[in-house]
Amino acid sequence: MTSPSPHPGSPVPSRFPVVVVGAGPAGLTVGNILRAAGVDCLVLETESREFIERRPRAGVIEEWAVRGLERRGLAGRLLEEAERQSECEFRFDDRGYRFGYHELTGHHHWVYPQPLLVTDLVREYADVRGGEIRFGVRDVRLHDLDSDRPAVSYTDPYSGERHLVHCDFVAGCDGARGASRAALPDRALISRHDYGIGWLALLAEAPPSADCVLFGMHPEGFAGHMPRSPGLTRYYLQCPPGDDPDDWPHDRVWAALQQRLRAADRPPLKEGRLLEKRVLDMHNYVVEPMVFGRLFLAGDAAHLVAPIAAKGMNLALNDAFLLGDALVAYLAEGDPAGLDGYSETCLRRVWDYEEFSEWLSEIYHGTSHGDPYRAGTTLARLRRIFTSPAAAAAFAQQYLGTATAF
Ligand code: RFL
Repeated sequence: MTSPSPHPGSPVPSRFPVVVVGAGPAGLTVGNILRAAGVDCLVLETESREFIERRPRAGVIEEWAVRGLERRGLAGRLLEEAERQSECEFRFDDRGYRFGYHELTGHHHWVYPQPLLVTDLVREYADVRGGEIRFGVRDVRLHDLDSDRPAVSYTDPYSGERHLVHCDFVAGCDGARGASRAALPDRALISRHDYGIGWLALLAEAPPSADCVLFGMHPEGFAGHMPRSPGLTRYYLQCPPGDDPDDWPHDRVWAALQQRLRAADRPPLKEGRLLEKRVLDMHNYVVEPMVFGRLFLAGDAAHLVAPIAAKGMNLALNDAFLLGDALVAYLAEGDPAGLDGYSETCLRRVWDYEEFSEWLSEIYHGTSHGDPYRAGTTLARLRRIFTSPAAAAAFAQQYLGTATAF
């Protein structure tokens, strides 16, 4: 699990203005923004560099987030290599219905696998901007967050020694199961929503079967198709929560995908080897506020949104832009406004995306509950997107996150 850090054995200074816990999209973006402004920081990551550069996850980035990365000099390879998508397709009643969101919003979805983005962000942070980062650290703990001298301690994977690093701020970017969430005080309000369904998340070594995302609404359950690269496609299959992935052998998976994504006017799916197969128990949560003393949460550490609308990494990037800019404004110019408004500003987009995910979940899953009333309202909701220009524009705006204010 661990591997040599870029500077194994080299001493780590015992004080940094900012310690960033977690080297995912959120933590690495914060680190890059700080380094670009000449602010020193230390990023601590429990996994190895090789591991985080390969971990498959998200793939769809909204255009405003791509532009945010571009403005901060972090989108070089993405802009060259990512595919831009303008449409998605709903499949139901044995037909495919195209929905052109670019026409309605002027924005694209960019398909760029999360491991590529993480690889770019690590390289820029550690190799180009000279940021300090330690991989494979153990037993990370946060201290004195309510004081103006917080600290983070961890065990070095090489020496086995404990290090204590003092700082002015801790950026808690270590995801859903990290040390930041474990350090939350009792006053943290954690709201949770369980969808009561599971998704079998699959990564197939198979070319995409369409040039866009497909959503299959079928009485047997939802199925999704998300192109990732010319040879790689992510698929989802609705299943009971807690289902065992081993109960989904290759043939059963492809039979279910072919059935649920079938449309008489479209060719069958292109099949391939399944590289990843895991069951997600679909749930969301939001931590409020996102700031506790000197701990500023960002990304999945602060809020989880099930991958229904492909929103999680986009929210993580939004937090990271706001937090990075706010820390620079405070540390370099003494301006506290960004930090003061950080939690409230982030949470407005967070709650908007949480609500949209719930709304979209009913479209995906409403026809498969065996409840004819729910199936009827779900189909009415779907038809409305294709018959009402106002409903179509509202859907496109939420799907692409293009509202001018949240
Ligand atoms: P991450 O990516 O989880 O990174 C957190 C990092 O912290 C490390 N860590 C620790 N480090 C130090 N000390 C500790 N105690 C630590 N504990 C953990 C972890 O090893 C890790 O490197 O959080 P971040 O940066 O907030 O980013 C969030 C996104 O990763 C997440 O929201 C997305 O992957 C969600 N998501 C999607 N989001 C999108 O916007 N578009 C998509 O298309 C999309 N597809 C997906 C997804 C999530 C999925 N899964 C796995 C639930 C598809 C899937 C299947």
